[in-house]
Amino acid sequence: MNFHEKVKHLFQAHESLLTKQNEPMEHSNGIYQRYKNPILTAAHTPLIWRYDFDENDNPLLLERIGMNGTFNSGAIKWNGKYVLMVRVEGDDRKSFFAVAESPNGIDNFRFWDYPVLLPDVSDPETNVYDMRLTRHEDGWIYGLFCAERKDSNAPAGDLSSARASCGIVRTKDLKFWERLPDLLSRSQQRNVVLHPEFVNGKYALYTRPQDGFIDAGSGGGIGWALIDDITHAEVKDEKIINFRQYHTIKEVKNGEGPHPIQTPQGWLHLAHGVRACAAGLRYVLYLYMTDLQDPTKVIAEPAGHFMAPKGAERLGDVSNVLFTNGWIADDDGTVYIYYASSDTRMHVATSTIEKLVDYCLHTPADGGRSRTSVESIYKLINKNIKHS
Ligand code: M1P
Repeated sequence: MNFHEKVKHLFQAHESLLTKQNEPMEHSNGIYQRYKNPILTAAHTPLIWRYDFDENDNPLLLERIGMNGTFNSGAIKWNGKYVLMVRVEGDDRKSFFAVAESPNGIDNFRFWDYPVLLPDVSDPETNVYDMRLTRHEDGWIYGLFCAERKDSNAPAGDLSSARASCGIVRTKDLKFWERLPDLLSRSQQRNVVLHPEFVNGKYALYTRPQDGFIDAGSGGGIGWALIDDITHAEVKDEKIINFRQYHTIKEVKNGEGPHPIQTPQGWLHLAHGVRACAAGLRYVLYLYMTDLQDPTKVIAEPAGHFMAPKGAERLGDVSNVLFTNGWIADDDGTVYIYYASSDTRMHVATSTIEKLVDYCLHTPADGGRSRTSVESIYKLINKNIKHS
C-alpha cells in the first residue's frame, strides 16, 4: 500500500468505528438498560490529533501523539445533540477535555476537531480531569473540574504527592471558556459539582473534602457549601449531606456524580462509592434523593450499588472502577447515564426518571447488618407468598 492508500484505509476504519450502531444488551434488571458497545474509546479520537498526514514529514505514517483513554465525561443536551465533555488521557498521562457529540445519545459520538485549550490561572496546574457541566439559572454553563498540582511541601524525592483543587470555567457556547479562580477551600477538593439553582440567593456546591490527594481521611462524605461569589468562590461553611459509612459500598470514599436532576418527588442524585478489598479499590455507582425544598436533606437512599463494573468493564488502566460525572434527562423522561469503566472508556445506560425515582423510593435502605438484609428479603417473600 502506498502512503495515500494507507491514509484512506485509516480513515475508512475510523469512520466505520464512529458510525457503528449500538444495541441494548439482552439482560436488564428493569431499572436501566446497558448497551453492547462502549460509546467512546481512545480509538474514537480524531486521527488528525494523532497522525501527521504530510507524506514528507511522516513517510512511514506513524502515529505521532498517542491517546490512552476516554473516560469520566460531563454531559449536556446542546442544540438538540447529546454532548459529552470527555476526559481524554494521552499516552503522556496528561488529561485534557474534548467535546464529543451524538445525534441520539447512544452511538455515533464524534469529537469536535479541536480539544479544549483551557485558559490558565496564575498558579498553573499540571493535570485537569472529570468536568461536571451545569447549566445554571444565572444563564452560564459552568464546568467544574479537578485541577491537580504537585505538592510543593512534599519531601525531596517524593514525586507523587499532589494536591487536588476545584477549577472553574464558564461558557455560553461550549467553545469560548472563561476561567475563574479555583475554589478556595481549607481541605483538598475533588468531585465538586455546581447545583443548577440558586439556594437562598447563593450558588450551591456539592463538595468532597479530603485530607490527602487520595485519602478522604476526616472528610466525611459528600459535602454542601453555599458560595457568595462564584467569580471568587470560597468554601466557608461546609456540611456533609451524604456520609461515608462502615461496611457499605461507600466506606472509603464517595463523590457526587453529575448535578442532581429535579423531579416532582425530590432531587435525584447519582454518585460513586468506593470500598477497599484485596484487589484494591472498587468503585460503584449509587443513587440517592434529597428534598426539593432542602437539597441537603436525604429523603431516600437504596442499599448498595445501582451499577457496578460488569464483564469487560472490570478491566482497564484502573480496574474495577465505574465512575460517572454526566447524565442527560430528556423532556420525555428518558435519562442517559454516561459512565466510564476502569478509567479507560465511556459507556451509556438508559433509564427513565420514573424508574429511577421508583428505584430510590422502593428499594430497601441499608439496615447496616446481614440480619437486616435478610429481614428485607423475608418481607418481600412474605408479600409474594401471600399474593400467589
Ligand atoms: O481511579 C478511579 C477514580 O479515582 C478518583 O476518584 P475519587 O476522587 O473518588 O477517588 C478520580 O481520580 C477519578 O478520576 C478516577 O476515575
